[in-house]
Amino acid sequence: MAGRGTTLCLFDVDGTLTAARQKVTNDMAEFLQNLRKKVKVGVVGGSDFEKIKEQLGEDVAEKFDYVFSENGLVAYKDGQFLCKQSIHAYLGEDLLQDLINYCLGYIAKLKLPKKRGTFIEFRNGMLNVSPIGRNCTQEERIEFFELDKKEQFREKFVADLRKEFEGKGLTFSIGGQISFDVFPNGWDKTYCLGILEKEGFSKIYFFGDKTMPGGNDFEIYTDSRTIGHSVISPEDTKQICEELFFH
Ligand code: M1P
Repeated sequence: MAGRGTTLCLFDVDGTLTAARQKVTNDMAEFLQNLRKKVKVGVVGGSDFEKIKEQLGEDVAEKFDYVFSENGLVAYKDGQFLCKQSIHAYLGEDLLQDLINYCLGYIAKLKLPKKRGTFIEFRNGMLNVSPIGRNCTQEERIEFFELDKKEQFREKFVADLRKEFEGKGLTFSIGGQISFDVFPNGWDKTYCLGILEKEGFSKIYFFGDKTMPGGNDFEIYTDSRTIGHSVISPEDTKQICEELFFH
């Protein structure tokens, strides 16, 4: 039987605990606190800490045993800040600027039905690049997401970047609806497993929806240090957890 001290359940956020970039439901929030009586519970999201707080609550760091934002590049444990990584320090200004300039140039040439603002969000451990711009409304977000499924704007952008920056040690990862993340190789969600190594868990379960190759849950889902579960919605996540931990 799983024990609270020895077992950790790690959850992706968007599409796993909440709808994409939406707030957690009361039902799911309550469920997670009940689960926390049985095992330790953490979240690992591609988003930055501010966005995770918008979705899971201002007190997210207290409500979860671990919060790994930006894939764990900014980490919290037991309500306390633990550590963070800097993409700027790691890549250096030259490469970073080449990357930013190239992305802005690519976006400038791209004709879309709509373009808004904040095409590149500079985070601690990653760049988040959005062809439509992060300032779009929820309706514009869905419109872009649906069109992108047909036109593959992001797939093509990422393929082009992989060619242009080949050998530079960069990963391009599509995790959400309107953007993709760029970070050094290895700074995907498995990054948080390195932090967890010293914590001595005998079992780490991972639940995520983007578990296919190229999705931002793929590496941690297939990592030998986790027991991976692929989910299709928050309801599915809850059902799988109920079967695993409450029966
Ligand atoms: O958590 C998945 C992704 O969520 C957001 O993506 P989007 O705004 O495109 O739906 C971003 O915060 C992204 O960094 C993150 O990987």
